[in-house]
Parts: sequence; structure tokens; C-alpha cells
Amino acid sequence: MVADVRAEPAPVAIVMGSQSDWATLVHAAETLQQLEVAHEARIVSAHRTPDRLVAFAKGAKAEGFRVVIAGAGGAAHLPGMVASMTPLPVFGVPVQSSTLSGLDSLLSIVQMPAGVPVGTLAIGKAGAVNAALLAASVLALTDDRLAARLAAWRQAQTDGVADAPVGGS
Ligand code: RP5
Repeated sequence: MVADVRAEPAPVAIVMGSQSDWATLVHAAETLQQLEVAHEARIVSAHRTPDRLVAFAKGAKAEGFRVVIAGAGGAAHLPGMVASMTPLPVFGVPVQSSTLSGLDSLLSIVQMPAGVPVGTLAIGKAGAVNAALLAASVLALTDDRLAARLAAWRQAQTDGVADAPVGGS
């Protein structure tokens, strides 16, 4: 019998509108890595590579992805456009823009019309980390070992909080 050596498809796609978004989305990738969740990162711009966006969003489920993390800044249409073309859950990360500090990104992503949901996270690094934790929680619903790793991650966070502040008077 020949062993099936095909690798499992990564369950999480991290897509971003630009190379410049990677400095933010890398925190989602790092968090998923800590939780041993396989992921794939791609640049998919709603404005500059619209055909790539359509191909990705329409094919994401068939590719084997189960959750999409989509980060963009400014006129951040990427998460909403992806959500409009996939049945997968989409978590949107507003990237902190230089001109409006990410408020533009946040409002672009969060104000979806009823019927096409994007789970919108905080602006910047916190949003990227939390998008990864949410993606892991979704996957953990059907993966007990991941659920245990996620619980351990949270416990470590709790254990890392001191009872009292250090320094000052
Ligand atoms: C958006 O425009 C991207 O998501 C990025 O946050 C922003 C600026 O892109 P660059 O000009 O840095 O490539 O589409």
C-alpha cells in the first residue's frame, strides 16, 4: 500500500491588500504559529488585483481553507469583497493607515450592510492577534487538540499577569 503523502491544506488563509500590510498581519501569522495552526499568507488587492481577489474568494473553500483573515487599510474593501464571494467566515483586520490612523480602515471594514458579515477586529496588531485567536477558536470546535493548545495559550496569558505593578512608588 502506498502512503498518502499529500499535505493537509492549510485551514487559515491570511490575505492582505498590500505588502505594506504584512507588518500588521504578521502578528496573525505568528499567533497561529504559536498555536500550531497551518496558514497561508497572500497579497490580494481589491483595487490593484481585482481578478486575483475574485479568484481567491470564489475558490477559497475548494482550496481547503476554513477561515479567512483579511487585512487592509484606507479604503479597505478587501474583507467585505471576500465575504461577498465565499461562505467561509471572514475576520477583518483594519490596518493602521498613516493619514487617518486606521479609522478609515475600521469604518470601511466594519460597516457592512446586513446580509454579508465580516467579523471586524481592532485596528492594528491587537486586531491581527485576535483574528488569529478567533480563527483558532472556530477550528477548535472540531479539533480537541487545538482546543487544548488554545486553552493553554490563554492560561499562559493569565499566568503572565502580575498581582501588582513593578516600579514607581
Ligand atoms: C490598501 O491600501 C492596502 O491594504 C494598504 O493598507 C493600503 C496602502 O497600500 P500601499 O500603497 O502601501 O501598497 O489597499
